[in-house]
Amino acid sequence: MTVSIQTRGNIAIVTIDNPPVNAASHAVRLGLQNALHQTSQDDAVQAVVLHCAGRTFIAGADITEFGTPSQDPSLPDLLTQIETASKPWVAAIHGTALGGGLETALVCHYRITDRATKLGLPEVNLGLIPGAGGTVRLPRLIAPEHALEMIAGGKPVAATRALELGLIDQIAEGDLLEDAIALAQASGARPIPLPLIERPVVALSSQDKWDGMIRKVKAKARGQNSPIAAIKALENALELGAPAALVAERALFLELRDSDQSKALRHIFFAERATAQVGRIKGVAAAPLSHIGVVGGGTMGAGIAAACLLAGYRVTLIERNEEAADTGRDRVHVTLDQSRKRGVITLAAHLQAVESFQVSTSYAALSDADLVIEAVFEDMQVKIDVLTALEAEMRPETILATNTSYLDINEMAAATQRPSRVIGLHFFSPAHIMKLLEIVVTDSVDDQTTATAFAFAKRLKKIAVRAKVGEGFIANRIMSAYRREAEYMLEDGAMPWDIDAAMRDFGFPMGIFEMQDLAGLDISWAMRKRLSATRDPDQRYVDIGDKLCESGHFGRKTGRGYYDYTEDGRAHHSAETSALIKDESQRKGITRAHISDKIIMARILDRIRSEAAALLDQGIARCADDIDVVMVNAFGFPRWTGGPMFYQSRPG
Ligand code: T1G
Repeated sequence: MTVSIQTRGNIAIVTIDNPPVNAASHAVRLGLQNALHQTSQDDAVQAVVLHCAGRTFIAGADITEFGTPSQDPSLPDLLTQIETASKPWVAAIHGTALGGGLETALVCHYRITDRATKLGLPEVNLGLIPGAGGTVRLPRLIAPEHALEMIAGGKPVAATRALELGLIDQIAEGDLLEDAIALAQASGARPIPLPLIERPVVALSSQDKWDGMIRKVKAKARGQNSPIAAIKALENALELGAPAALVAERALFLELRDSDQSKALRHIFFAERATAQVGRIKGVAAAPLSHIGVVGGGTMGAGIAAACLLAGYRVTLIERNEEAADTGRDRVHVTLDQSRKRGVITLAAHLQAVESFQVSTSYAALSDADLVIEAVFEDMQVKIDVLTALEAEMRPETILATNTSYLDINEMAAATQRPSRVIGLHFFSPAHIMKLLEIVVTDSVDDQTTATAFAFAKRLKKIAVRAKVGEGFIANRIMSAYRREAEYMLEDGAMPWDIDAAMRDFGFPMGIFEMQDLAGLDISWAMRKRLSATRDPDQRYVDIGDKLCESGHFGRKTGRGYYDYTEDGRAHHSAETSALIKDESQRKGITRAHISDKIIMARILDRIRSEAAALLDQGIARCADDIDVVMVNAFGFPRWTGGPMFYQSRPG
């Protein structure tokens, strides 16, 4: 049953069982309403414990119901009924109480969690605001400043933080359900707490601090509407009475729910989860992984090793000599230290990771590795030499992965004795932070290797997107295409800062030239030199980037690239770059003309879409949704557009 009731003495235990995340679907809402009626009318029941089966408390409204006709009871109405129940309700919370899940917990009279629980109102990430009273009840329980952080920021808080804030009453020391039952029994002896909706809002600690927070939220929104709506809803909660604020919240929520941005954000939410379907191959189980080898302790290799350690794997990092091994080890330890300082891992997990990490200069240390990832210099022969040398030391079933960002993995696989166990795992730098992982499948890879790669990605909490072998796979190939288009526009009449400004205004975190200066111009310069022999002579070629590099201007790291950089890293328009660009236009016989922001973005978007179409035609990308996921997660294509493919499909 979706919602069932058991009794323990005079305590009713209401259990929701709606896998996978106990979303507040219509069946759940109906079941809860029945449970409310049944427990209210049963004189033997003194109090109610609400908890969920499976891995989590209610993780929100059922997003799949959006866009379908609403069915009573609506969540807001149901929650008001629970809040005014004649008997106390205790929410026993585990996993993640999110969105409508936390809103349900807020109408319960007490809230108890286990230590690992997270609680949040992430609706802004879906282009929404809480729509079942969260913006009105939360600032009546915790300080409005913290309510604003949770609602406009959309990030969950850990149980310990929730207790500090006053969001929950207790963290269970023993079994959550048992402790919740004890709390329910104790509640019977006390007057039922005043519903949040009848309490005053918690006073602001400082109007200046509040105003400052509002300014920060607005600055960070960068074109997304929901954080701005979250501010409005909270201001309503502070200024209007609760009933009027609830009505205003619902109106704002419904307006957002039907908005293009929310449809786009819900699209990308589901698209990011659908990419993993590739790894769910009927009848094929992923191979067990516990010992991961990483060859190469440079930035990428160390980042990959750290990502695997943070996911709880045993890791051996291989370098060619002691000095390089020491450097690689240090890089990994710095990353683990930073992760702990940022609260990504606990001290215990940090110590465990250090225990699970070793460095060696001998491939023999990988003899029992289950998966080995090479992240050595981007040269085909170097990589083939590494893979074939590795083979001599490893079990025949061990999977060999390459982190190459554009070399032909079919060629690498063919050079080994185990082509079916060779796959591409293309991480994005920094590898322990960037969510995207391109899983590049070769013509010879077997299903178990593919399934294992996707299971590995899930354990690393990566968004894994399948790509076939092809220059630049998906992300870098599309980026190279719109980088070229942006370079054409430099010759045609724009300056780097014009193009970057247009991209930022569209919603990118930074423009293509700022990004290249940050990454280092020498990286794409090396690739252009590698490809020069095979470049189509008829294809327009812009020399500006090469000329900057030939003068040693590689971007931020050399103090000059497309921009000039001050000692403290501030970017300035560069007169020399401007002169170089004008000289190039003249040398090419191009009459420069102003290019508007609108045209700049139209040319960039057209280029992205035409490259995406080619990737789909060639089967290198599986579907348009995967391309949206790649572009949003690799290069910050504004998430609230849904990605370039969804954005172009919108009406009007
Ligand atoms: N509704 C429907 N399906 C959902 C869902 C939801 N809210 N959340 C997850 N799923 C599906 C997901 O598509 C996937 O399906 C499976 O569950 C596992 O998800 C009124 C209006 C809870 C942290 O925004 O953040 O409440 O691919 O792969 O990595 O104010 O899911 O297996 O078929 O992500 O362990 C607010 C969204 C909704 C939370 C679990 N709530 N979910 O992460 O598993 S709006 C959210 C998550 C709302 C109220 C408003 C995560 C998770 P499939 P998963 P996970």
